[in-house]
Amino acid sequence: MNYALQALLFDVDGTLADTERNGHRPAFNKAFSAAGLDWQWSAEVYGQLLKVTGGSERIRHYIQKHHPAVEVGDASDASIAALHVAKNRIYAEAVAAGDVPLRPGVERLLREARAAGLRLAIATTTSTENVTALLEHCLGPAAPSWFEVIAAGDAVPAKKPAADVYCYALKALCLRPEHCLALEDSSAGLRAALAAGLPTLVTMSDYTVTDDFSGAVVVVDHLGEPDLPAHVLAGDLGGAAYVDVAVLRDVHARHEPPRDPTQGQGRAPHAAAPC
Ligand code: XBP
Ligand code: MG
Repeated sequence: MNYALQALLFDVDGTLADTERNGHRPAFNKAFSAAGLDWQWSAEVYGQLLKVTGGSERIRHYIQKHHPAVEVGDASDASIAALHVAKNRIYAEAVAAGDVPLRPGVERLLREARAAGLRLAIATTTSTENVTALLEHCLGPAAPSWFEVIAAGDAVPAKKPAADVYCYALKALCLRPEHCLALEDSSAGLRAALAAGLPTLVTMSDYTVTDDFSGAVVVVDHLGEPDLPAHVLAGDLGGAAYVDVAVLRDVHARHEPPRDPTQGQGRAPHAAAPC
């Protein structure tokens, strides 16, 4: 069977940009202050809170764990939603101010992929609004249209590490996972992509260096540039110094696709049932 690479599915937070460090964490803290709360998430605390995907879910988890005595009304869905809305407004201002640049190699790879005819998609836990703001600011007003589908966390029942958002994107693309490659930065994101049957390259971020990336086809510290080599933590780039389309095609071709269970061999260890 021909498993030629046809599409790239990008995570956003941590993968396209260091949004957690430069955008979300400061925005959560400013939203707490603006609401008169003395909650402040240090970089260390935030690293632990990132195990909970989704901003509202993260606030709820924090209240339950660190402020269990908070009055029920103050921890209501409406109060958490209001804090989350305020956080995202502040996040959008940070993006517009240029505080959240793309990571090395991201713009180059996106432009190369488009020129090479690869199809592009987004599969993220955050909202469509946050993704659009980042793409428009960093790549120009037309950039959201580069992606055939922007699959966002609020469009699916379960956020990463559930496979839902990747399944949603694959369905919109009408592609089998074997024809795609996911790019992720976190263990939760990797598990979501693998659960959807997607071979996955990890470009780890500040907050995910200690994550478990078993099952990734390649792990790099960033995508790299001609003058900024990527460091390979697992797998290999075939000797290349940075990730480009030729490297992705090669990595994808060398990846062992999941075996057809009807052939009696079972599936590859990290390939769950496709969507
Ligand atoms: C990203 C997240 C998000 C962001 C904040 O995970 O977990 O919650 O931290 O976004 P991933 P919202 O990169 O795996 O998609 O506040 O909009 O949820
Ligand atoms: Mg991420």
